[in-house]
Amino acid sequence: QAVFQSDVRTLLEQVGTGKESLSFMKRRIRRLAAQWASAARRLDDKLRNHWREQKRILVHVGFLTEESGDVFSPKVLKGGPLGEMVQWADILTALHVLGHDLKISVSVKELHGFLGVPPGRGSCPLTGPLPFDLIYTDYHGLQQMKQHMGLSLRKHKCHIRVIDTFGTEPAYNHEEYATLHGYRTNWGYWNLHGQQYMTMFPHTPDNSFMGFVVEQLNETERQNIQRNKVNNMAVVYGKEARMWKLKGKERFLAILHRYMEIHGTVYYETQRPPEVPAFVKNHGLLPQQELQQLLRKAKLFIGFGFPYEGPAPLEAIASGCIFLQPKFDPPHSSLNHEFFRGKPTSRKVSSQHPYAEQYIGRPHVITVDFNNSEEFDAAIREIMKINVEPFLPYEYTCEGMLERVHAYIQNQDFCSPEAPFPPVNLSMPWLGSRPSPFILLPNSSILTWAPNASSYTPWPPLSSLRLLASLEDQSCVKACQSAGLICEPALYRFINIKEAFSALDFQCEGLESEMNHLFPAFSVEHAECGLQQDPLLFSCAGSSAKYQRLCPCRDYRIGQVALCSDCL
Ligand code: U2F
Repeated sequence: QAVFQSDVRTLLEQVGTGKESLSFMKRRIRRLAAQWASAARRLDDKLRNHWREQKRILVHVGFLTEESGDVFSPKVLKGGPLGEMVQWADILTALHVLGHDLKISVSVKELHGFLGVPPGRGSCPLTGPLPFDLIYTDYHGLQQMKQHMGLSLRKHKCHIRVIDTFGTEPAYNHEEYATLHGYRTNWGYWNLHGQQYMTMFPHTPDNSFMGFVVEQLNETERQNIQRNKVNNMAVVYGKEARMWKLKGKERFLAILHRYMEIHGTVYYETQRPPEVPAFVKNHGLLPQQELQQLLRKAKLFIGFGFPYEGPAPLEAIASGCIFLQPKFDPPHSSLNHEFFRGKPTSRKVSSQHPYAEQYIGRPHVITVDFNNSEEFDAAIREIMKINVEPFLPYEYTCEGMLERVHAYIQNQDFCSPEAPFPPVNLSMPWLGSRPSPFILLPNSSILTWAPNASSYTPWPPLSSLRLLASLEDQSCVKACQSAGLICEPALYRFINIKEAFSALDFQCEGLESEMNHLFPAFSVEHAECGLQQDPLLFSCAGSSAKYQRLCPCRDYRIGQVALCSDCL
């Protein structure tokens, strides 16, 4: 049984020393310890009767190992990416606070030790059972495990979770399919289950949303913020001078400067001339806590287009700032932008921070075309006029992250063989967009819904499933979204049956089964119905003008998109 533990001292000892990245993570763990502890108490109350199994968990942070080149650690104090460190610190804390038996490795040597792989060159299969129930790692770590575990990796891979900032779509993950259809990249093709990849934001439901946390304010802090806000103070998003170099920035910096005092937290070397305009009050790179103080005073946090999808805008919004950011038209993606090129996703990034744009929106987030000076000017004037409260989505609070990680650990299972579907005599009310009870079985008999009639216990539960058809050229991500739902790949196998087509009034002239990441789908031109042949290719992402896709949608909790209402 796992028991919540709020004392982080043993965790801090386990994290180790000797690198700036580790020190950054430890400072963060220490600073947020009290928030985690009270979140744990609240979740414990909420889950009172749940039995939580204690898991043996290995966390191997591949990108921080010397063997992967560790390019991030030397840049911690120089404006380099910190988002990944924020996330790993929070993952470690969540697993520790949930009370699991945790081991942490940041070198290949430690990895060997924990896995029981004898030291030496070349790959050496693990002979005994895997000494862990779960292994959290990243793409670098996965590569290292492949090198050192050899073939036994395949046997154990269902236990692995890959922390993958920007996400991996099924078409890129499936080795054979990716190779045949041009989706092969440097990262993908591990043939994992799509939901074994865990992202920083809920980018795509094909992956699991892991996230991170943002500090939450107490009542006194909220009141102080309201009192001390400086209406004409703007902070620019970007720790490196190159982030300020977006085309046309002089124009919109000049507009902004007409109305507001501009602050920055750009790293600089004392001997070199400042790289930001003279009217900018540059504080240099700040420790997280001091950045937060600055954000609590500022009215506006403004992004210039890079970095993409980082934690800072959520911290700003949680501190009562309005986040103003550029819209990308056309959207950026691996097909048209250097930063995303080679990443195993073709997701279209519609602004600097699509999560802020789509999940939070006005008045906290304003997304405009920065090339349009009038629109930009109007946005600044609007911001000067309105007052906003600090806002933090529940899924980015400590409690929200604990709740989600708990649910994944106790329910996601990629190791047990899946029972065949459909079983005989099971009613399938989710086939009804019309009111239940209703079911159409192959023998045309009508059965009523009997949730306990099967021994199948999928997660999310079948009660959350709603079958929808996408429009032509629409992905299941969008189709479910437009019905106020979310696509749920874990439920695809329940709609990958010919009855699903008739339930949606598609008349199949023919029925085929094929490896195609858009299937199950209905071909509009030929009235052909296509079933998915390989469950690894079930994918919410992807669309084609030729098909209307069959989509397994589900509901979600307000503020916790990863979980359906019956998911806890
Ligand atoms: C993102 O990485 P970044 O590190 O560039 O993301 P940011 O949102 O800028 O900030 C990460 C943290 O840095 C902190 C701040 C954030 O929690 O509190 N910080 C700070 O301590 N002092 C300062 O002066 C300014 C910020 C993203 F997260 C990565 O996944 C991507 O790889 C990267 C590139 O798109 O962008």
